[in-house]
Amino acid sequence: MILSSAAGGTPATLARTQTLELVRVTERAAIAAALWRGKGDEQAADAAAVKAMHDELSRLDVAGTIVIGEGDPGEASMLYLGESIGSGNGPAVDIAVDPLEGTTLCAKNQPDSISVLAIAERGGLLHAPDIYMTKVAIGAGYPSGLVDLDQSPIDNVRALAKAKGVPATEITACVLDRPRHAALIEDLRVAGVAVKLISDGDIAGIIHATNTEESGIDIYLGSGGAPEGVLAAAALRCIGGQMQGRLILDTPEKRDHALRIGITDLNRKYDVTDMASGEVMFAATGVTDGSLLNGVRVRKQHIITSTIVMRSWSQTVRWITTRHAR
Ligand code: VTB
Repeated sequence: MILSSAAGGTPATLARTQTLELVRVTERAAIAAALWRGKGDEQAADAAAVKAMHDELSRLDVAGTIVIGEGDPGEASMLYLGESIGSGNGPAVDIAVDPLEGTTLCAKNQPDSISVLAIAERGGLLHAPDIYMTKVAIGAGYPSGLVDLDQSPIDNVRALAKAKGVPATEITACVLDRPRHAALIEDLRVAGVAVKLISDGDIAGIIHATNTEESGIDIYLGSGGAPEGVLAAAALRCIGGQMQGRLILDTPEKRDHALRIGITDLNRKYDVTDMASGEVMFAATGVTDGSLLNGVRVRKQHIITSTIVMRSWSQTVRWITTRHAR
């Protein structure tokens, strides 16, 4: 029985058949967004993905609550925080969505925009506010705590290099290309570390850090969206790897908001299971061609999608290519 170690012997609450249902949701959102690739209209691309994901999620046999979504009820009409969604016939779940991760990438038809969804048993996903989070992530197979946000990024790189038995100059770090990361990038380069800069899409960046052989990326460093951090943690629950995140609460407003939504330790370091616990499923479909997934292919008679879907219970990872009739 190959499921034993990851399953921990407990039966699954989320039906395994739901794996394919999740694929339908991200596929539909990706196709809707793909019609806006390269049109320079981020909002239209995002709105199309949101509507499509909302429609398909409404049919999912779960009693779902959106915990990572498009914003507060006043800010978004669909997929807002706290929205109940699903047919109601099925398990109580938390749902985290990013219908179009990388709206700019989609609008510019650049690589790596994806449609993303994670579900977990009720209470399983951190209700992260839409602020920045400092992140560090590496792959599986290292002693726990090898990298830590209380160490400097360079010390994390050195610890990883030592564990790998290579010099720091053989480490590749993935970092979002942002002015706020100028000092980090400079420090990494001074230490001889190769820096892979990405313009958006740190969920994919973190997943790549866990799949070094394929991606060439050893570590993810820097700050990005906290919601994206939770989605990445959901993926890591299924594929393994270490990650830590810490909310950047740099204004009184953000601290007040965090306290209001029940975050008491404002300096807390969240590891993977603090952000995504219990049984978790994660799905992502490519919108534009990328290093993680192919984008949507629109043909005369068919549309082809490419999706990755994973379950924490069995640690299965499936790559699903689907041909949709037009
Ligand atoms: C990242 C990235 C996203 O936001 O989380 C980033 O993964 C963080 O915010 O694709 P800034 O763009 O302000 O740095 C995105 O780029 C867009 O949601």
